[in-house]
Amino acid sequence: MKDGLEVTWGSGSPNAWRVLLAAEMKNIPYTSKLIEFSGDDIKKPDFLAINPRGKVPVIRDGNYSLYESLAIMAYLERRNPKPARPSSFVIGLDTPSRRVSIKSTQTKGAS
Ligand SMILES: N[C@@H](CCC(=O)N[C@@H](CS)C(=O)NCC(=O)O)C(=O)O
Repeated sequence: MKDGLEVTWGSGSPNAWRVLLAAEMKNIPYTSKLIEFSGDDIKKPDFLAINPRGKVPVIRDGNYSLYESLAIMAYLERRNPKPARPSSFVIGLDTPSRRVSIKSTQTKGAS
């Protein structure tokens, strides 16, 4: 199991940029893992075990993993409340109609 935050992203992915920007703005150190959409990285069983939808962004934080960019942003906000995110950064994230429920997937055999 790796310590610290790892962000898996793909070039040209605005959903992944959202997560990378949030980590940067909140000064959260992370390991960047760039995958190639042209390869089969996101269709491999170990990736699908983390995100069955086979999409980025995905994070790992120790043995915890999470997908869906808004859920990841909510997680990062709770993990590192300071500095607080700008209120305009994730408009509506905290409103009841957009409330994000965080479901975790346990990473099996993560190294
Ligand atoms: N609702 C998801 C959307 C994730 C998504 O669509 N990711 C795209 C890149 S922006 C992706 O991984 N596409 C690769 C594919 O579908 O093969 C989120 O916000 O994280």
